Amino acid sequence: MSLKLFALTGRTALITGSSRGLGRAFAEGLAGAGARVILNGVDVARLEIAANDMRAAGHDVLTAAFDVTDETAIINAFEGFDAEGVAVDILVNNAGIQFRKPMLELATADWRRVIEANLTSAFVIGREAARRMAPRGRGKIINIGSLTSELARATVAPYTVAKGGIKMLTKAMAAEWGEAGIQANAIGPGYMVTDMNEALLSNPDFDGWVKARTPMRRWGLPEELAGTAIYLASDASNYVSGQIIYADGGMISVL
Ligand code: GCO
Repeated sequence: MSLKLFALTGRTALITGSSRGLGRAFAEGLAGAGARVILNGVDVARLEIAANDMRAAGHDVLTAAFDVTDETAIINAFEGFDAEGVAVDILVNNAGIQFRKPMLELATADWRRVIEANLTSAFVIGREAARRMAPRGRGKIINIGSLTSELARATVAPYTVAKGGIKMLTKAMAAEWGEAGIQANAIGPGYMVTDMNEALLSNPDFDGWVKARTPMRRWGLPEELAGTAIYLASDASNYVSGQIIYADGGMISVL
């Protein structure tokens, strides 16, 4: 019955940065709802291990190794999908990096590196995906934002700027591609237990701050984002576009 609205059977989802962390959890979640998933990363060995793990669990998994900051590699990957008859129905722009340094000490090259990896990548990959979704009249793009899409924190300026940009890129995609039948939305995770956050998790002061600041009094687990991703990837959200949904234990709603 209504659960069919959430089924992803027959759909193919490309999730960038999905050999581990949040991307892996998004891939597992979408595959669990029936999608064929394309895992992406730069480390081919790690990608194959993740793909084989998921295949052993019965999922339909392809891999596409490319660097999300390399436009030529991105275009080659999409041309490869075209050649193999693989149509990307769902794109999760998840890949990203963090670089923590006070702005007074931040080199311009590091600023650019973070913006390229977290924001420009989502534009380029989104454009390549949408160019192919538009003629089919259907597509779902899910960009991964952050609490820093709304709020700044000292030492992560370029990440904050990129994630604020992700929120507005999502609206720009919704504005331009809605008439082609594409919905673009974003997920804004709170503080999650991932490798990227290892330095924060192991810092007692930071850990205490996250727990005090989050109404649910704990960090989030990557798999707790899967439901929001399935919703935004599925027919259940067919008239939802341009939104950013915070899955953050309530953090962004309180002082
Ligand atoms: C940081 C973290 C971020 C946060 C995220 C919360 O350094 O601030 O690495 O990625 O986890 O911004 O939404």
